[in-house]
Amino acid sequence: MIHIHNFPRGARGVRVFWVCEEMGVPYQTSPVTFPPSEAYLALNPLGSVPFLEDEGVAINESIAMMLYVAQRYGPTPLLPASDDPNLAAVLQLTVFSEASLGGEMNPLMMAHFGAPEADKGNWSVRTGHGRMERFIRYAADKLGDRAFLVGGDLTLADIAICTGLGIWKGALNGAIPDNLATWRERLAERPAYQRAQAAQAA
Ligand SMILES: N[C@@H](CCC(=O)N[C@@H](CS)C(=O)NCC(=O)O)C(=O)O
Repeated sequence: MIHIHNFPRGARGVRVFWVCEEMGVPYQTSPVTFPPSEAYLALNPLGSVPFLEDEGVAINESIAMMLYVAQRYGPTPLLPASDDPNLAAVLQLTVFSEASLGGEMNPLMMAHFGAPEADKGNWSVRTGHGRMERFIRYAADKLGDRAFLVGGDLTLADIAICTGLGIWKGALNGAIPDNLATWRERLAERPAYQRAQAAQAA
């Protein structure tokens, strides 16, 4: 069975739980401490979360986990088929959620929680916030007034960006445009999302 290690409140792990819940794929979870134990480092040398194991498979990138679960246990409407015109947009926005949004947020979180007071608003931090604003505007424009980011149904892109924005709001108190905020509220009503949130705390 899929086994996902995560911080008790790790938003990137919720991405993967949520995909499993939408697809009805069973999984088990284990909490990871910070700093990580030697036993955890032996499994995942990066010491990061989330971390997925599944019958000899080991993955420590959350987007790779989402793509793996969708392909290994699919097909699923969360990931359009290779001949579907929506595939490219789903892949673009799913990868964007971590390569751009998540990658920019990690140094901002480190500065916010760990930097000396004089460095908390330094040039890199100010530049990072400017880039985040551009990234979030891009996501808001992609959504427009539609119910989902791509096509007419939930995809990996919605799950990846919704959880990424959870880090932005929850850890960095960042602002979220109205259309994205309303979309997040609607996604949070999904039973699969609620089960994923509950699994996070388990
Ligand atoms: N790109 C990675 C980022 C993983 C990441 O930075 N995770 C954070 C928590 S959400 C973490 O483990 N931070 C502690 C560390 O890297 O030591 C992914 O998407 O899984």
